[in-house]
Amino acid sequence: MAAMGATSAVALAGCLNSESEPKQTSEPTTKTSDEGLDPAKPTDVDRIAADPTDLPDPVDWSSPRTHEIEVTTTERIAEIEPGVTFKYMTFDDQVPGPMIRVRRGDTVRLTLTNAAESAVVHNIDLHAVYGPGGGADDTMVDPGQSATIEFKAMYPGVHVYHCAVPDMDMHISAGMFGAILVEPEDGLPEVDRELYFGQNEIYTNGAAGEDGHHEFDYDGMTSEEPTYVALNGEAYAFTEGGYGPITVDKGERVRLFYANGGPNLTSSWHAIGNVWETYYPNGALASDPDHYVETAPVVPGSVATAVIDTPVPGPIKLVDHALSRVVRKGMLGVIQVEGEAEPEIFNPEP
Ligand SMILES: [Cu+2]
Repeated sequence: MAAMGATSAVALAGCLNSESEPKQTSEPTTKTSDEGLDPAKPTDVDRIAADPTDLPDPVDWSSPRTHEIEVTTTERIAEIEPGVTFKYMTFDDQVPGPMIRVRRGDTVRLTLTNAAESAVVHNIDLHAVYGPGGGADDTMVDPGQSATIEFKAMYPGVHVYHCAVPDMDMHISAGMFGAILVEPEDGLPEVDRELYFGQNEIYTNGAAGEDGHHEFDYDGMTSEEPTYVALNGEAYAFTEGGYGPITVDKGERVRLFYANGGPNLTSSWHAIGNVWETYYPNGALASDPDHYVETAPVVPGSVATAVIDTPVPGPIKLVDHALSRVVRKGMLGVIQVEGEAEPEIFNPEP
């Protein structure tokens, strides 16, 4: 088994335990392919992981308006981790798909285009929509075709959208999910920074870290045994081994939107070295939030919202606290807090 990616992942995950050196003696617990994988394929895009800092600005308008939004469904070969290729399905070539952000009472005129080179039909079901299939029934588009729907964002909250063709579990696993944020009329409390992430499972015919081209595995999906549990569609994307941590400044209040596409697994969402200071279960922004939540379930087909404080420098590790997904399957991202030490709050050498 070629395991360059998995080895580096295990080494990095070893840092979860700050008191001991990473151990690399554990046996792989994931399945290995008996006949070997095809070689890795040329990629269509350099990167499938959405930039967590790329989301629309907060609502700054106070009366209803209409938004013209265009989204394109694509099928793209990209890397899950270095040396591991996979055919993704996406909204706008990224996982999660672009965040849509409106105000309660706004109207959205959404045009979904299926790229001409796609092999199969796609559509979009937005959980912010009152209407058949959340829009899916009327956005079913063949390759090269477009469809437009218009809906009023009647209720606030942050909601998942996803492809909902009959093979929807496969399409979501391959990357077809994102978030639509409907801000309450009075907006959201001000914060210093916002970040947007998505978790999903990828089921393939290979083992995590096995070099080559991974084909989709329906048996693995049916038994809910993923090869990867990905953050923004990739393994360990926001770590030193990937694109690097997301950096924030010490003292910033940071709001996180966390979409769980699934299709099947609930995330036990946790920030190592921090706490969800404010937490909106299920992205229910009209409800009173919880406070100081250590670990929270984010069910498939929902978007959690949390606010964190960053009083000390150092890494905050975003994980699913079902930790085998972290150590062996890719579900880890780092927010690096930069600034001067705060020994009164945390002193590593008292
Ligand atoms: Cu689809």
